[in-house]
Amino acid sequence: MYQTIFVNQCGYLPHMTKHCTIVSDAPVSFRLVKAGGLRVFKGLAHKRIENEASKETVYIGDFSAVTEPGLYYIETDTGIESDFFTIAPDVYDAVMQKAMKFFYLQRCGCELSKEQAGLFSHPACHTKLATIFSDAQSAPFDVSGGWHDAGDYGRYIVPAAMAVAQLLLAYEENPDFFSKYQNPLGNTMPDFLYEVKYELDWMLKLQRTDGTVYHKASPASFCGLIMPQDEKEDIFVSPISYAATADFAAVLALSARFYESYDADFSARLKDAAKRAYASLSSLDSSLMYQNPEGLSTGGYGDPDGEDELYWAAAELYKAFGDVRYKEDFEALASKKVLHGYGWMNVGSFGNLAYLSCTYPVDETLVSKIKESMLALAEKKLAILEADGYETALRPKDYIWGSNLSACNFGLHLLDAKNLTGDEKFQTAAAQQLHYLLGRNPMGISYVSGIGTRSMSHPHHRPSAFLGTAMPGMLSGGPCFWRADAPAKAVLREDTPPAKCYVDMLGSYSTNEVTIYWNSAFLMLLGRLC
Ligand code: G3I
Ligand code: 9MR
Ligand code: ZN
Repeated sequence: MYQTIFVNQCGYLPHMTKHCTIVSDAPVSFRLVKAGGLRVFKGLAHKRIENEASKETVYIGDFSAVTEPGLYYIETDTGIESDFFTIAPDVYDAVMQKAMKFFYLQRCGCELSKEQAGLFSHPACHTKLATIFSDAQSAPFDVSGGWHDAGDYGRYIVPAAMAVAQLLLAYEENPDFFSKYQNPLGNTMPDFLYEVKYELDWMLKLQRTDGTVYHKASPASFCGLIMPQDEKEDIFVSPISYAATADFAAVLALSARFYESYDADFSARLKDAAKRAYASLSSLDSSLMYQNPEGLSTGGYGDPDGEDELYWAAAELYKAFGDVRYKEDFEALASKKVLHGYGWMNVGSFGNLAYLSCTYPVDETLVSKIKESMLALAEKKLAILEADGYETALRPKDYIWGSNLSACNFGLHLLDAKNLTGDEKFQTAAAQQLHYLLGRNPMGISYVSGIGTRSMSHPHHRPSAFLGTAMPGMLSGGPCFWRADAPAKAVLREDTPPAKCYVDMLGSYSTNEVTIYWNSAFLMLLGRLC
């Protein structure tokens, strides 16, 4: 069904800026209609944009004046109707619940009960002891637990660190919102923190006695589209990596403060492991990118530059412990270049947040330099989205594998600027990234499964594929301009505009997979907007 009017299919908080995008060659008069037929607002979509990323002429309509909670849709004078959407102060609560429950449903190594997991319940999976891939004689050891990374059942330290960091930072910034997350498992700490602890417990198992950290735990290759408990292959840990060791140090130092009052021993273990990981970095080569050894073909997460991981780790350990060597390490790197990024490969922004919120002495000149750089980055994103017909900060070349992660993270850069300046323009701009993800996009789809009228339904996600239904609350990777898998190549013409290089098909892992670190970025964006 070809859509020509696009809105956030979930809805809006009452006082949010509310824009729709209409594909048209001329301005469009439209009305906002409350379910039941009452016309409550009349507007004219008159801002014309020649939208490069989707090769469309579109008009943007503003219906922000409507703040009354209710169920609505838009109709145009030309007879087009939008999807229904809700305006309400709690409109995103259910989105948060589903997107966070995804982490529980991705659990590896424990039984997911029918009561808690419904259709996605399964016996414990991947509980075999692991050996070191390149050392068949190594003594088997326990690496069970954690979350399956994505549509596959691999478990990788680098993306795990990003996901844990984003979830905990989100919680710290908006505990009232995330404390609404309900998944009681007999725990005495908040359900949200209890879920994140499940990943941290697993990460601790991946650290060697010398402090370095194995890059991942997985079988030798990707399995078929089966349920996790049916993957019986041997489990291996890969070689260690600089990125895994530095990310591990950073996120465990960050995490310790969240568990101090609930489980002091666990918090102490996190601190000790973080320090040992950091100390081991000097024995590793930060430019040595992780590469799968011959015969191990699951996910790579290779990163040729470990400087930003050290940047993040030094900031987090300084914030946690106050030792001058961490301060010196961070300041030496940041003085050279302020680094940014909330992604699995580029993690500088996590380091900036840590240093700027540090209670130990900091270099005020460097603080100013970091803030200026964060603002400059946000202004660049603002300029891009102001020229985009869907108000997304993605340029045509930004529609890469995991482009929806970029939409989330660009929103976070904008909200960093809002937090630094108080300027609402950044908040409004960031919210447009959420609206893009939930329906206001050229595909006319809500990229989060189970949210919205026309939501992503055929994810590259093994349990969903096996059961024939999409697990709810999962953010799809989104359009990828180089059509990197068979279905994308089969369905999309070579001249498909970047923002339309998406197929809702389970075989399309480059446009329609799901991951723990796409959901964490989505939740961090959501929490900052609520
Ligand atoms: O950043 C560059 C960009 O500058 C350039 O224009 C573009 C085109 O060449 O490439 C961009 O880099 C891409 C990178 O993703 C962006 O993060 C790489 O080409 C692309 O290969 C890389 O894809 C990664 C993919 O694994 C293949 O390695 C994804 O980031 C990553 O999310 C994905 O991760 C997989 C795990 O391996 C296995 N589990 C599922 C997970 C999600 O698909
Ligand atoms: O399922 C795998 C997905 O998690 C990865 O992102 C993707 C790219 O590495 O690979 C997927 O596995 C496919 C494999 O690469 C090729 N054979 C089919 C597998 C399932 O689609
Ligand atoms: Zn498993």
